[in-house]
Amino acid sequence: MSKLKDVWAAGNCVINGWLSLPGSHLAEVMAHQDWDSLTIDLQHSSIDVAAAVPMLQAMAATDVTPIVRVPWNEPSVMMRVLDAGAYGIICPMVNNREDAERFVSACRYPPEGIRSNGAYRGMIVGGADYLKTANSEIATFAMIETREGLANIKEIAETPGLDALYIGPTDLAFSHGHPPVHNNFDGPVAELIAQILEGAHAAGIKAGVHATRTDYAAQMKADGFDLVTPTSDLRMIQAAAPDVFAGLGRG
Ligand code: 3PY
Ligand code: MG
Repeated sequence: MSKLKDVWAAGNCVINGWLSLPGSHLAEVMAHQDWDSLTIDLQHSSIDVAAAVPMLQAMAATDVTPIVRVPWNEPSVMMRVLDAGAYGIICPMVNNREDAERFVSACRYPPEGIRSNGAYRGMIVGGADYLKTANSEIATFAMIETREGLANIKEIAETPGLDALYIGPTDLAFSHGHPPVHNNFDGPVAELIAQILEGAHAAGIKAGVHATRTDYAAQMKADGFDLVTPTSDLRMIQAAAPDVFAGLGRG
């Protein structure tokens, strides 16, 4: 079983890292930290499928579960990163049942879905039984991050083969007319986030949430989320740099 699914099977919360920057060396350094899973972001970064492959290779030296957030609900990109060895897909902007079915179907081999055969790296990292285990091992996360997605949460969450909902708090806030900020400890966006957590669990699936602060991620973990993303490679660099300059008398 993947580390991510092991953590879930034990009833615990997955600590997911986020890779916004390209490069196999960076992915290797991140993979050697204590993350349960690491997500390569192809939506809001300069990383494309070709750049993601050496990152997946670097991560394969550890037991971290490799996830990819794809740029959009586009089956060909999902199939390419799965073939390259991703064990989870986060799909942005899933707004209704049709979106959810299109997404999940791209990630599942027949008869459950329409994924095409050709896992050139999946077969290497997954081993001889990859084709038999892929459908149950690969985790599918539908992002709920719009007013429409929240309105259709029940139909989305009950989509067969969907493992989890993943919250994009800034787009969710945007689409409800609020400032697009992360780490909503309280206020109207916090209430929307609580509704999504409840909607996932009511359907018997997992819930994950994006954050940029450890204290907020810890609060979400305590509130019952099954996966939290507390920070990213980019934000860790940005967060650490000011102390360096302050220590040298600047700022
Ligand atoms: C959002 O906040 O909308 C996200 O997609 C987080 O990456
Ligand atoms: Mg988003």
